[in-house]
Amino acid sequence: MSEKEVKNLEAIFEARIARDEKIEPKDWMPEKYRQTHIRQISQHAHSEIVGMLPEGNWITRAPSLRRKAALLAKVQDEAGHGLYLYSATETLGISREELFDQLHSGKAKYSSIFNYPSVTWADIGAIGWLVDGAAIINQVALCTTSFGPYARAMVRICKEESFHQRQGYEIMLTLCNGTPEQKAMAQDALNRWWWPSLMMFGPRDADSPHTEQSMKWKLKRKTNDELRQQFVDQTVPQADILGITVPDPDLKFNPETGHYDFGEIDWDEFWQVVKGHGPCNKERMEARVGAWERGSWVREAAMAYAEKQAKKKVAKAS
Ligand code: FAQ
Repeated sequence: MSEKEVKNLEAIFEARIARDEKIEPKDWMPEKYRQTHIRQISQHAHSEIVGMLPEGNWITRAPSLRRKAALLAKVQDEAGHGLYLYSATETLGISREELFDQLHSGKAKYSSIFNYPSVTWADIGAIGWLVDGAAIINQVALCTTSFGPYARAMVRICKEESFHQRQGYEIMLTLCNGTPEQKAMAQDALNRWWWPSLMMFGPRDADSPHTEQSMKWKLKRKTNDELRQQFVDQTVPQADILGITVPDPDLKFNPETGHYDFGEIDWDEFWQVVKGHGPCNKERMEARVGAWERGSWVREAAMAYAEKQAKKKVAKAS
């Protein structure tokens, strides 16, 4: 293709983005747009899959049948979200095997939040309330993202995340209305999950290499800092209802801006976790790689069955 033809296609593409039209897999798109989407959507998929681990840890120890059923359903939903998102990524011309390989080799990232341990039952409440709460804020913005398959996956995922957030908040509410020990457990979980939840939104806009271009392409509809502020503004009043304290001495409502001012995030901790040195990075990767290896016989059996069926079809047709 000549340079002139590429320029022409780029102009058509930019005009479609400006008109808020969805870009579909078979449409022409700049290579960088394609690569950026593969990066973000696959990291999102990996996050959903690795994100099953901290909660999966509590399925066998949930305190009642009702809690167990809800947690089991939630964790299954995360698996489903991962699968939609892997499928959306595959429409961009990368195979599922390559995507898994990137995760298992440590080349691809997944959300920092899932490298923290879930040590008490209250952590399951805090994950639903804070982690799913943060995920929804990020994902509602992505429902209008420019790439069609990602936007459509987000609509369904957000509906399910909303149930997840409520089940977490209800656990917190029950603990906070329980014994002093239960309330202390809820406070302890908030203390440990608050700052990592703020980190989920990514680095400050000033330190985010991808935000500017992703906003131009309407992949991102809001910046990391905007979404983080929205999360703080929405979540602090919920902590007040629970009667527990957000672990930030600098947190204060600012009547002039109409937002909460909050303290500085420990960015060293964030980058340490992103680079693989968080409390559970090693454990999480071992769990994923182990599951992949243990599941090889299932993949092989499915392939053998598919080949047998295909041969039968050919034999029937001839
Ligand atoms: N953790 O320039 P930016 C969930 C990386 S799903 C690890 O700001 P971008 C559901 C970033 O990849 C949670 N790495 O990048 C659930 C980039 O590295 P790269 C996941 C992070 O992409 C709930 C570099 O830093 N959600 O929770 C993180 O424009 C409960 C520079 O950053 C999504 O993935 C981080 N927190 O913005 C499941 C949502 N932040 O690739 C189970 C979709 C940044 O250059 C239980 N993703 N990095 O090597 C997004 O919205 C964006 O990708 C951001 C990052 C906002 C995460």
